Amino acid sequence: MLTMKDIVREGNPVLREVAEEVSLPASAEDKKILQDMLDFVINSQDPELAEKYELRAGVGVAAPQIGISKRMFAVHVTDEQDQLYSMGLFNPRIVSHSIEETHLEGGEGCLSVDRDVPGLVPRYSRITVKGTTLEGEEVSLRLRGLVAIVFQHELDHLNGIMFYDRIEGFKDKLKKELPHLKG
Ligand code: SB7
Ligand code: NI
Repeated sequence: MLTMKDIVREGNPVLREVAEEVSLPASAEDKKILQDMLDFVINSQDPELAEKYELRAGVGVAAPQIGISKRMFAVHVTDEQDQLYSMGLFNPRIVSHSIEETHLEGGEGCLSVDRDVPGLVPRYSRITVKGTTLEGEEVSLRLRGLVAIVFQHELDHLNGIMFYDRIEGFKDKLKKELPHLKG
Protein backbone atom coordinates (compact mmCIF):
# COMPACT_ATOMS: atom_id res chain seq x y z
CA MET A 1 0.00 0.00 0.00
CA LEU A 2 1.27 3.47 -0.89
CA THR A 3 1.41 6.15 1.81
CA MET A 4 2.82 9.68 2.04
CA LYS A 5 6.22 8.10 2.69
CA ASP A 6 6.23 7.04 -0.95
CA ILE A 7 5.52 10.54 -2.25
CA VAL A 8 8.64 12.33 -3.45
CA ARG A 9 8.83 16.03 -2.66
CA GLU A 10 9.99 19.04 -4.64
CA GLY A 11 13.73 19.17 -4.94
CA ASN A 12 13.84 15.55 -6.09
CA PRO A 13 15.04 15.64 -9.72
CA VAL A 14 12.58 12.92 -10.80
CA LEU A 15 9.84 15.58 -10.64
CA ARG A 16 11.70 17.55 -13.33
CA GLU A 17 12.25 14.70 -15.78
CA VAL A 18 10.25 14.05 -18.93
CA ALA A 19 8.81 10.62 -18.11
CA GLU A 20 9.17 7.64 -20.46
CA GLU A 21 6.30 6.13 -22.45
CA VAL A 22 4.93 2.93 -20.95
CA SER A 23 5.27 0.04 -23.36
CA LEU A 24 1.88 -1.43 -24.17
CA PRO A 25 0.23 -3.75 -23.51
CA ALA A 26 1.21 -2.80 -19.98
CA SER A 27 3.23 -5.32 -17.99
CA ALA A 28 1.75 -6.87 -14.87
CA GLU A 29 4.25 -4.79 -12.89
CA ASP A 30 3.20 -1.46 -14.44
CA LYS A 31 -0.47 -2.36 -13.94
CA LYS A 32 0.17 -3.15 -10.29
CA ILE A 33 1.94 0.18 -9.76
CA LEU A 34 -0.87 2.12 -11.44
CA GLN A 35 -3.56 0.23 -9.51
CA ASP A 36 -1.67 1.00 -6.27
CA MET A 37 -1.61 4.67 -7.28
CA LEU A 38 -5.36 4.65 -7.89
CA ASP A 39 -5.97 2.92 -4.54
CA PHE A 40 -3.80 5.54 -2.85
CA VAL A 41 -5.88 8.40 -4.31
CA ILE A 42 -9.16 6.68 -3.36
CA ASN A 43 -7.89 5.93 0.18
CA SER A 44 -6.71 9.52 0.60
CA GLN A 45 -10.33 10.69 0.20
CA ASP A 46 -11.68 8.26 2.80
CA PRO A 47 -11.65 10.21 6.10
CA GLU A 48 -11.03 7.11 8.23
CA LEU A 49 -8.24 5.67 6.08
CA ALA A 50 -6.71 9.12 5.57
CA GLU A 51 -6.51 9.63 9.33
CA LYS A 52 -5.29 6.12 10.05
CA TYR A 53 -2.48 6.28 7.48
CA GLU A 54 -1.90 10.05 7.64
CA LEU A 55 -2.74 10.53 3.98
CA ARG A 56 -3.15 14.01 2.54
CA ALA A 57 -6.31 14.09 0.42
CA GLY A 58 -5.56 14.28 -3.27
CA VAL A 59 -7.59 13.97 -6.46
CA GLY A 60 -4.76 12.45 -8.46
CA VAL A 61 -1.21 11.19 -8.45
CA ALA A 62 1.33 10.83 -11.25
CA ALA A 63 4.02 8.13 -11.37
CA PRO A 64 6.95 10.59 -11.03
CA GLN A 65 5.46 11.53 -7.66
CA ILE A 66 6.29 8.05 -6.40
CA GLY A 67 9.72 8.22 -8.00
CA ILE A 68 8.81 6.35 -11.18
CA SER A 69 9.55 8.24 -14.38
CA LYS A 70 6.85 6.66 -16.53
CA ARG A 71 3.91 8.22 -18.33
CA MET A 72 1.00 7.14 -16.17
CA PHE A 73 -1.29 8.73 -13.61
CA ALA A 74 -4.37 7.94 -11.54
CA VAL A 75 -7.29 10.26 -10.77
CA HIS A 76 -10.37 9.99 -8.58
CA VAL A 77 -12.38 13.16 -9.00
CA THR A 78 -16.02 14.15 -9.39
CA ASP A 79 -17.07 16.83 -11.86
CA GLU A 80 -19.62 19.62 -11.45
CA GLN A 81 -22.34 17.27 -12.77
CA ASP A 82 -21.50 14.65 -10.11
CA GLN A 83 -19.87 12.34 -12.64
CA LEU A 84 -16.96 10.41 -11.13
CA TYR A 85 -13.70 9.99 -13.05
CA SER A 86 -11.88 7.18 -11.28
CA MET A 87 -9.18 5.69 -13.46
CA GLY A 88 -5.57 4.97 -14.16
CA LEU A 89 -4.23 5.99 -17.57
CA PHE A 90 -1.13 4.88 -19.45
CA ASN A 91 0.49 7.27 -21.96
CA PRO A 92 -2.20 9.96 -21.64
CA ARG A 93 -1.97 12.87 -24.07
CA ILE A 94 -3.96 15.97 -24.95
CA VAL A 95 -5.11 15.63 -28.55
CA SER A 96 -7.01 18.93 -28.66
CA HIS A 97 -7.84 21.81 -26.37
CA SER A 98 -9.84 25.02 -26.23
CA ILE A 99 -8.21 28.40 -26.77
CA GLU A 100 -10.14 29.58 -23.75
CA GLU A 101 -8.40 29.26 -20.42
CA THR A 102 -9.63 28.89 -16.86
CA HIS A 103 -8.19 28.43 -13.39
CA LEU A 104 -9.17 27.21 -9.95
CA GLU A 105 -10.24 30.20 -7.86
CA GLY A 106 -8.10 29.17 -4.90
CA GLY A 107 -5.06 28.18 -6.94
CA GLU A 108 -3.64 24.64 -6.90
CA GLY A 109 -1.70 22.46 -4.53
CA CYS A 110 0.39 19.34 -4.96
CA LEU A 111 1.16 16.29 -2.83
CA SER A 112 4.84 16.84 -3.67
CA VAL A 113 4.77 20.45 -2.41
CA ASP A 114 4.60 20.88 1.38
CA ARG A 115 3.78 24.58 1.30
CA ASP A 116 1.08 26.90 0.11
CA VAL A 117 1.92 28.53 -3.19
CA PRO A 118 -0.57 31.32 -3.86
CA GLY A 119 -1.39 32.39 -7.39
CA LEU A 120 -3.69 31.43 -10.24
CA VAL A 121 -2.63 28.59 -12.54
CA PRO A 122 -3.90 29.09 -16.10
CA ARG A 123 -5.29 25.91 -17.67
CA TYR A 124 -7.22 25.12 -20.85
CA SER A 125 -10.96 25.21 -20.19
CA ARG A 126 -11.62 22.09 -22.26
CA ILE A 127 -9.37 19.27 -23.38
CA THR A 128 -9.66 15.97 -25.19
CA VAL A 129 -7.35 13.35 -23.70
CA LYS A 130 -6.48 10.00 -25.19
CA GLY A 131 -4.84 7.20 -23.28
CA THR A 132 -5.03 3.54 -22.29
CA THR A 133 -6.88 2.49 -19.14
CA LEU A 134 -5.79 -0.03 -16.53
CA GLU A 135 -8.11 -2.44 -18.30
CA GLY A 136 -6.15 -1.96 -21.53
CA GLU A 137 -8.89 -0.02 -23.26
CA GLU A 138 -7.98 2.96 -25.47
CA VAL A 139 -10.18 5.87 -24.49
CA SER A 140 -10.82 9.40 -25.66
CA LEU A 141 -12.19 11.72 -22.99
CA ARG A 142 -13.70 15.17 -23.47
CA LEU A 143 -13.18 17.05 -20.24
CA ARG A 144 -14.02 20.43 -18.81
CA GLY A 145 -14.10 22.19 -15.46
CA LEU A 146 -12.32 20.73 -12.44
CA VAL A 147 -11.65 17.38 -14.10
CA ALA A 148 -9.91 19.05 -17.06
CA ILE A 149 -7.76 21.04 -14.62
CA VAL A 150 -6.79 17.95 -12.64
CA PHE A 151 -5.85 16.02 -15.81
CA GLN A 152 -3.66 18.94 -16.94
CA HIS A 153 -1.97 19.06 -13.52
CA GLU A 154 -1.19 15.32 -13.75
CA LEU A 155 -0.07 15.52 -17.40
CA ASP A 156 2.32 18.30 -16.41
CA HIS A 157 3.98 15.97 -13.88
CA LEU A 158 4.80 13.62 -16.78
CA ASN A 159 6.66 16.49 -18.44
CA GLY A 160 8.54 17.70 -15.37
CA ILE A 161 6.30 20.72 -14.90
CA MET A 162 5.08 21.88 -11.47
CA PHE A 163 1.86 23.88 -11.11
CA TYR A 164 3.69 26.95 -9.85
CA ASP A 165 5.77 27.11 -13.03
CA ARG A 166 2.56 28.31 -14.68
CA ILE A 167 1.54 30.91 -12.12
CA GLU A 168 1.18 34.32 -13.72
CA GLY A 169 4.22 36.45 -13.03
CA PHE A 170 6.24 33.49 -11.69
CA LYS A 171 9.28 34.27 -13.86
CA ASP A 172 9.17 38.00 -13.09
CA LYS A 173 8.93 37.25 -9.40
CA LEU A 174 11.84 34.81 -9.59
CA LYS A 175 13.92 37.42 -11.41
CA LYS A 176 13.18 39.99 -8.72
CA GLU A 177 14.10 37.57 -5.95
CA LEU A 178 17.15 36.15 -7.70
CA PRO A 179 18.40 38.99 -9.92
CA HIS A 180 21.64 37.14 -10.79
CA LEU A 181 19.56 34.61 -12.79
CA LYS A 182 19.53 35.27 -16.52
CA GLY A 183 16.61 34.86 -18.91
C1 SB7 B 1 -5.38 21.03 -7.38
C2 SB7 B 1 -4.82 19.85 -6.97
C3 SB7 B 1 -4.51 18.87 -7.91
C4 SB7 B 1 -4.79 19.10 -9.22
C5 SB7 B 1 -5.35 20.27 -9.63
C6 SB7 B 1 -5.66 21.24 -8.70
C7 SB7 B 1 -3.89 17.55 -7.54
C8 SB7 B 1 -3.22 17.47 -6.22
C9 SB7 B 1 -2.52 16.17 -6.03
N1 SB7 B 1 -1.37 16.08 -6.84
O1 SB7 B 1 -0.21 16.56 -6.43
C10 SB7 B 1 -1.37 15.29 -7.95
O2 SB7 B 1 -0.31 15.51 -8.80
NI1 NI C 1 0.77 17.33 -8.17
